[in-house]
Amino acid sequence: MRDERAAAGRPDVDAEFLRDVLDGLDRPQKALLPKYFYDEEGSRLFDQICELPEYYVTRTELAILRDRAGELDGLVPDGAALVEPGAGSSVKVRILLDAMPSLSACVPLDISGEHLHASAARLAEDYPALDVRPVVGDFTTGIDLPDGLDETPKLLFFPGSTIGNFDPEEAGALLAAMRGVPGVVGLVIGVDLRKDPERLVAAYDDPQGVTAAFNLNLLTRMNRELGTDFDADAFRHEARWNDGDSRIEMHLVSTCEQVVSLDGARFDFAAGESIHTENSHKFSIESFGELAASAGWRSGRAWTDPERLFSVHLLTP
Ligand code: AVI
Repeated sequence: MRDERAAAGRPDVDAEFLRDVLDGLDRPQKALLPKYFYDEEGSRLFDQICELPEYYVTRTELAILRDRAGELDGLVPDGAALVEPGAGSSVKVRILLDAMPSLSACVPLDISGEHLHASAARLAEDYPALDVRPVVGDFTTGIDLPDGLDETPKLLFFPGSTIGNFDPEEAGALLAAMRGVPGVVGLVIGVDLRKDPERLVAAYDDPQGVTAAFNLNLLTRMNRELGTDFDADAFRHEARWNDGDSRIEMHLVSTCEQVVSLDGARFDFAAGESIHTENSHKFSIESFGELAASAGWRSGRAWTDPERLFSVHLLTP
């Protein structure tokens, strides 16, 4: 009940964010949800991560899409809509739009309204024949579509290996929710592959410190939006490979013993204790195929790059 009381007293506070943070900091392994990375500054830092030499994910996926998107033309009915949950800057979607000129609409969905509207406006300007219908929302709690598209066939696009940021059970539920979108004809999804852990850790702990700034920004965001009193200088970023769960974990590690308060609640940190802020699961083509099948999808094509760093899958219902 404490979250609702607190939110009631402070109408500017996002009650869900507050509840999630109170729950997460109260756990034996303190944890926060990675969706909260993406305020305006977090979205800007994420765009910077995508440009880093160590972060092979974006450029490898872009190369696969550029090579292979032409194969999608003809697989999707004319007049279909392209729906992109978690659209961010909508850069990759342009490759699909260019490859499938018969698409009639594009629906970017994102939690960060300002970022979304700016990139949707750019898309509408560059693709004047396309009906661009941005939706601000959290696709992890449901995929809301704009009115009037119920009957339109839909190709879903979920690039970036964002699916890897969910635990296997949540990922299965999200894939099942996508499978349940009315009129869905396919899903093009980017999936990062298992590889040398050293390479993975470097991708999530770059020497320029951009990923560290992205992780630490969560503390600044909580201070600003929820009134926590985190000292961001007393935490450091850490990326760990967890082989058993096949995932990179990001943590914010307390560099000293300290107490953080949030609306009357106090959270003790021992020196070295961490807040687990993100998982990024890595798959094989087969393990992802099994996950997709458990959610009712059939595997179609799976494309990779020559180094087999990343994969893009076309799934059909
Ligand atoms: C958005 N997501 C797929 C990124 C990833 O690779 O897991 C988020 C990220 N975290 C640190 N660097 C990038």
